[in-house]
Amino acid sequence: MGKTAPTIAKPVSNDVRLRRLYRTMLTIRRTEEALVGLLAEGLIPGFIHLSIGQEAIAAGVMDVLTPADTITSTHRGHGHAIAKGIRLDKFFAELLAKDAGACRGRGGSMHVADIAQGMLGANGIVAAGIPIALGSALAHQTLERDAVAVAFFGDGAMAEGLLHECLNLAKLWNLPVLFVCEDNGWGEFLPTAQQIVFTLDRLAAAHGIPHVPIDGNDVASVAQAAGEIVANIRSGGGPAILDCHTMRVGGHYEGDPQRGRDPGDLAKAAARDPLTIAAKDLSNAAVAKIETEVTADIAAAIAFARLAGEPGWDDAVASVYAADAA
Ligand SMILES: Cc1ncc(C[n+]2csc(CCOP(=O)(O)OP(=O)(O)O)c2C)c(N)n1
Ligand SMILES: [Mg+2]
Repeated sequence: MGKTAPTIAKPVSNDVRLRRLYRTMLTIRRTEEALVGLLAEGLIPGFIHLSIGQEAIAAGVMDVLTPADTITSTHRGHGHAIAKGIRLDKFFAELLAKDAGACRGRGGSMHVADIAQGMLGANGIVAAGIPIALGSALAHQTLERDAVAVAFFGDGAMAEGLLHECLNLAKLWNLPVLFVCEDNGWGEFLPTAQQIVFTLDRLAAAHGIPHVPIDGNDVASVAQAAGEIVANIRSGGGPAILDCHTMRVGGHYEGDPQRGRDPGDLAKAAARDPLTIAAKDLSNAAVAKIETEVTADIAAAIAFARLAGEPGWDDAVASVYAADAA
């Protein structure tokens, strides 16, 4: 494939790296907390699905990617977009359906994309981002780009044939693609253990694809494992699966009352907060500085989005219908 030595995205000391990872996670957390308020104000059309408690996966994986690498996401995709580098003002404007949004307000929460950053899209259809990542990986390989594609998916996507088909083709064609499962134990309102009869390690083995299980709430571990796996994929090693065990803190969607969820399960999730875990290895001063900076960045982005204009009617219609030839 004409690949050279693996590109290490951002080599720095562990402390600098952990601060960067913490900042990314905190940006995702504070952004989603702000979205809750904006939704309650009636400013966000449709549903939002929050990734609170799962931020370490987006932050850790994206930390080892380059701008040329591509990703696809899920309905729970805010964190992936942010960690891949979408501008916050364009992100909030998109969520508020404004013309200045990353997709000119047409995509919203479940379809936010930023192609220039290699973020090929969140996706409201379970598992539908996976074949898009596969196609992107095929393009990387065909055009001999030094790039990998990453498909994020939830454990609920294991029930979808698309995942099985993509694992097959990825291995058959030795594509530079990383499959990242965000296993939070839930698919909508039912534990996935009550929905799926097999496990991801066995599915991986059936396809001859390496499967790496990891604590998805420990950002340093995620970044370390992702770094090693992505380096191997970059050097032509073929597809791999990173299986991140995590916990969904909130409901399936914002506003879901979570009936039927054991309160003990929620307490367990709170005790495994990825921000708390990472903060243990940072100084209080470093944490406070990051908090101040992130808060200011988000406030500025929200102020921009509130003031941004709505898409014009004619322009919106022109994006849907062809011009009348008559
Ligand atoms: C093809 C398809 N089937 C069903 C749905 C309805 N649906 C939305 S989210 C979801 C569960 C997703 O679970 P998982 O993939 O584990 O992601 P999580 O919500 O846990 O992050 C389902 C079944 C859908 N959006 N698309
Ligand atoms: Mg799930």
